[in-house]
Amino acid sequence: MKVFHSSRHLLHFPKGELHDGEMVLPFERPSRMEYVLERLRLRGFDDVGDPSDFDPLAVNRVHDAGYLEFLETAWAQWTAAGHKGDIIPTSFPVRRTQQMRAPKDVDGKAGYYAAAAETAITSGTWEAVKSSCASAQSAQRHVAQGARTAFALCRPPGHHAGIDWFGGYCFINNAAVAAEMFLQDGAQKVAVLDVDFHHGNGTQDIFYRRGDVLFVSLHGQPEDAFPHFLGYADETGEGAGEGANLNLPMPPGTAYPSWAEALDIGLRAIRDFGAEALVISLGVDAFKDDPISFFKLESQDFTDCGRRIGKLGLPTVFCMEGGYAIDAIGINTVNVLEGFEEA
Ligand code: SP5
Ligand code: ZN
Repeated sequence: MKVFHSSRHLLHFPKGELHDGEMVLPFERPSRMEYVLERLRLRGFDDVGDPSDFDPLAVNRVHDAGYLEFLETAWAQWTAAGHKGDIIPTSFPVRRTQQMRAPKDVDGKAGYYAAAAETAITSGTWEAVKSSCASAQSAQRHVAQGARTAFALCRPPGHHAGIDWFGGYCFINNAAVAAEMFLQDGAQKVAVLDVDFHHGNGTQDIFYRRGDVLFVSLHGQPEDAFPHFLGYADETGEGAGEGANLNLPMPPGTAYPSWAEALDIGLRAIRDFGAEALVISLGVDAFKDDPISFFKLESQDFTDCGRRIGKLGLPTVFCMEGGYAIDAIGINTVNVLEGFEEA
């Protein structure tokens, strides 16, 4: 299996994350990648290469133009304004008001485009974000050209990035971009399966009113878990997208037997939908020791998960998302890939 990864992710390393009222070392930190790369090497995945250049085309189709411009220019504006620290949003457009507008001021813009305040923007964030997306794009191209699968080792992750918002450590929705590219290549129907512990609210946002992409997410129920405000089972899509959004929320303490049942429901929906290609938002934070999550998956469960996904027999792009139990992130991630290859 070919792996795409760029060391340019190192350019994104916020100094802190606002967590439980304190600034802590970000859970989503650069060293996560080292553990995955080391495990890939150990298990014989030695075809690891840099992606081709970032291609804005499909990105412009899934994200808002003003939002992308903000990501690209925010750091320059922030430093020009004389601000010293990382960009951390502090004021937000709230619900149930008139339509609100993006201001000129960069502090205001950061809040306007933010879904959460734990995610900071730093000097190298935009470069890292483009390199992360480029890996997803190269993986998609590899599969579109006939490979059964490819793994995009993306950092920063993407599935919390909506049409015009960042947060949850995400800026560009890599999985959505890959799905969009399959459609551009001629697929009529594509599925995105999100197995990250957190609901893929950004991916849901992007495809909610579209019938050409089925979005399926297994996650900690929004009553108890980030991203808090979306991810309920009755969110089934709108308009042309009605029926093309499947949320499978689960309560604290969920272990593999019930999680796997939900997975099978999701896989059946993907088969029934008639997807011609599959994108996996591959977070491994459903792991029992994850510091910010509440499921109870064991490392070997990830192998079984990969096997079940592989049995679908679809051309499949894996995009790395979350996973914060750092010493196990490599094992759990590569287990999914090995299970997939076995099937
Ligand atoms: C890609 C991804 O996995 N993003 C996750 C972002 C989560 N950010 C906020 C987490 C808040 C966690 N609060 C749980 C406290 C447990 N003590
Ligand atoms: Zn997650």
